[in-house]
Amino acid sequence: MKTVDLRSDTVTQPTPTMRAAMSKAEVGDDVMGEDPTINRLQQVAAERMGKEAGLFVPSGTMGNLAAVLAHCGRGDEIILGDLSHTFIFEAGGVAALGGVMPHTLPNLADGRLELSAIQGAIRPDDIHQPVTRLILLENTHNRCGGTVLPVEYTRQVSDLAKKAGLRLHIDGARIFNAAVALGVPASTLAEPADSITFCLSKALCAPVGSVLCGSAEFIRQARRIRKQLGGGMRQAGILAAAGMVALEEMVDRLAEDHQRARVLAAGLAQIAGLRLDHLVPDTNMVFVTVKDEVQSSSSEISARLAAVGVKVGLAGARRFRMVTHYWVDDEGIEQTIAAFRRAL
Ligand code: TLP
Repeated sequence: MKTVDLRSDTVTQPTPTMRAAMSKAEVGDDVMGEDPTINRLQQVAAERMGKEAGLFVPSGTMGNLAAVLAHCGRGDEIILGDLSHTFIFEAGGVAALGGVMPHTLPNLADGRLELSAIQGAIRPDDIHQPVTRLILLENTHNRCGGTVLPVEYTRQVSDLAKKAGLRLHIDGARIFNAAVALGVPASTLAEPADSITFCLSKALCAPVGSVLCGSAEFIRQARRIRKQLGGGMRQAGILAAAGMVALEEMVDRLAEDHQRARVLAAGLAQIAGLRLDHLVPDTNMVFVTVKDEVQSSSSEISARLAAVGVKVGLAGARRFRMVTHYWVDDEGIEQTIAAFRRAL
């Protein structure tokens, strides 16, 4: 029996081309700035994002944290969504390590924050109140269903930020999924922001790593913060080599993952006990809720799915998340739909 692992695109194994590139990678001490493969990756990543410079970091979490710490001082406030990854899934790092106050606003179903709500959340110049410093958007938006933030929306938030003297950071863990879905270069989505983190180790299949991009001065600061966080790596060009393959070979094919997510959603929509968040997913995520009329618990259902080789993620009391990726083929999608039909 074949296993179909849809828990996340983080489970992706490196491709054979990546393993070959890793074994041949030229490396050096990156804390000394001497790893040629990392230097090349950072340069290419910055170009792809339309920014001056890039910084290779071990994870998306560290990329976002280093960005927030570089933009904000202790007691400063950051405006972000209540369903954002940084707020929910990054272990409170911005507060614990930066003394930065999260000011959450409700995420709309498509991952946006209402512009008027952002405007209303900006603090006046008043010694009683924290200083608003940063707005953080997430594109694609994970918890909202892998939804894509439109270019125009990001520009509007950027204009609002500029007028108020704020910075804008994008958690673009899956920015290439957004770019492919919209048919625009990733730099178009990153352009309105001061900084962006994107991940190599999700749907792009690299084993480890993300890149934080921004101005040369911002990245200089972020490099020191990365060191403080213990993220200064040495001969990590062996990882960056896989990252180069990710950027060169794995971006355009993301359209296949999006197509499979649509087929999966359409199949699951036919099953009476399930309700889909989005009938047509924007990118590579499918969220389904098991209706109240179904007696079985989520853990019973996931156990039944696992028994036939289908692994799904739990995203709420009766809500499942499935993420398509390079290692899930058409057969895997059929297997998953059939497994759900039997499990309910
Ligand atoms: N997301 C993971 C889990 O942490 C939930 C997943 O399986 O989706 N931003 C976004 C939008 C993310 O989805 C993730 C990872 C991160 C940042 C953090 O990246 P890593 O895991 O590299 O720290």
